[in-house]
Amino acid sequence: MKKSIFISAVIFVMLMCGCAYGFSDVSTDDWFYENVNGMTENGYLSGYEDGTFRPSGIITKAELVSVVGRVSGLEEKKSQTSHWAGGMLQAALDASLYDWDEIPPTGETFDEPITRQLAVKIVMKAFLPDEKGDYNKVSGSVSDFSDLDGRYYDSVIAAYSNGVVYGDDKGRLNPKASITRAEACAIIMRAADKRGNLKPYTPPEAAEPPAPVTSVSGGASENGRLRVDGTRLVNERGETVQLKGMSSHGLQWFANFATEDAIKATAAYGANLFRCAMYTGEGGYLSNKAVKDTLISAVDAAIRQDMYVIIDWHILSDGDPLANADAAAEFFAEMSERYADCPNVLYEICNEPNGGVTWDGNVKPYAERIIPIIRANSDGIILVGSPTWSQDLHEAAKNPLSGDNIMYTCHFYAGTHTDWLRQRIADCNLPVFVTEWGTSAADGNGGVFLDEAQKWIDFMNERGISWANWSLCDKSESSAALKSGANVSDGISADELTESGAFVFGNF
Ligand code: IDC
Repeated sequence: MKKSIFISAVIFVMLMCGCAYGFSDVSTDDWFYENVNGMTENGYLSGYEDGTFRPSGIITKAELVSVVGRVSGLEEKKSQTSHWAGGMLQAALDASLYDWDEIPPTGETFDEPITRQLAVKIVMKAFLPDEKGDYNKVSGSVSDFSDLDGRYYDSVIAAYSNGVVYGDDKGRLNPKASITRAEACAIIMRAADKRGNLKPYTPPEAAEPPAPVTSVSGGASENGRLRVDGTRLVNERGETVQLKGMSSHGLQWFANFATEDAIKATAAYGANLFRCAMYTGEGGYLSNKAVKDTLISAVDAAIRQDMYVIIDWHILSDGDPLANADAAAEFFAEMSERYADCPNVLYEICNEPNGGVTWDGNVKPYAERIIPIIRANSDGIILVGSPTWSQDLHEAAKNPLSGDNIMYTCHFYAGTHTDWLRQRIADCNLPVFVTEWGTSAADGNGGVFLDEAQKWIDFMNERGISWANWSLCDKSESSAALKSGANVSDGISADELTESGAFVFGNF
């Protein structure tokens, strides 16, 4: 594997920025200056790439626990999720810094803002677990003490009595409101100073992409590097390959079904493909860079299972791929460098262009910008969408891209898209890859439409067209493959599959 200088487990951003003096939005007059400085000097927390610290930004559960874990010297544990902070959250849960119900280890609430009362509890349990305080004094001076949930009394009282928390100018704690980055720095540093014995934190060296440890039928160790030959996807011996597997749902929502366990359980049914749907909008990557770490863990997990794996830049509400082309360029430069020599990885550069964009005016120019960036590192398969949610193959066919190993995606939902779209595939004379399809209607729900889905399966099998089904999750929508509450840690049992899941898994 090519040596890549990827830094994983990045908390707020990638730069391990040396000190607060550098932040354009933190000045020596700010009340939190010392705390932010102490935090960043020791490498516990970093600023953003644009040189800001964003002191009034809101802290999530994952972020707070990660920083507390770093400062207090917790060692990451094996997590049941592939969330970037899963290891530290598991360690904190094991150390009883909080209870299971406050932050369930499933990952679903990791990226929600943390409440002030829970933040105070975690900080006190981590640094000053034996400190007590004066109930009468604190309950009398904190004007909104009655808003606190009873389980936080002890920690909050101890925090006030030990100078860890002061409350605002009206004596309020606002226990159920969110906490800012500056405030979190302040309470963590005050508690840590009081305990003493601070050790600087060095982030773990990013692991290299892994090698397969198991082999699946039709996987990468059997087929090797993929190429496009005419309209076909072929293996390193020039034989047609049909990849079949599941797409994740949005990684920002369902990281718990993009774990090693979930992917392995899918491979056990014969899938040789996994698609990692990294939404860009809808609370995805553009507003939450940590989703990239979830994606990397999922890609690595799929590689360990010997599967092929699609890195999907999942544009949806942001319908014009050109709108965030700078971010895409940076992302694909990093991904193609990390996975440069890895035969497993395919790059899907724009899930579904939509909203009045055209092939000639938007999608093709975007592809022409992103493809050379990937090609600088990798000859892997590049999958390109088309307008109208990746259905306008006929437009792409009039003015195709030049270059090798490029395929065009076609997305269908059996309740919405029928013969006419199959005809379009048959007519376009392009190499087509169905990177997303569902047994439901196009909204991900309704049906399921298994008769029509069977027509599609037959059509794709006849032509050797590869596919990924939407989606591997337990959301209550008919396209989801898993029943609500499915537990993938011990494999996926037949009775955990929905009607759609049973149909799709039966077709791997
Ligand atoms: C849907 C999900 C649904 C979610 C919605 C908006 O199934 O739970 O609320 O997105 O984020 C697509 C998209 C895919 C859609 C899917 C079903 O690529 O993101 O997922 N679909 O509507 N294209 C056609 C259908």
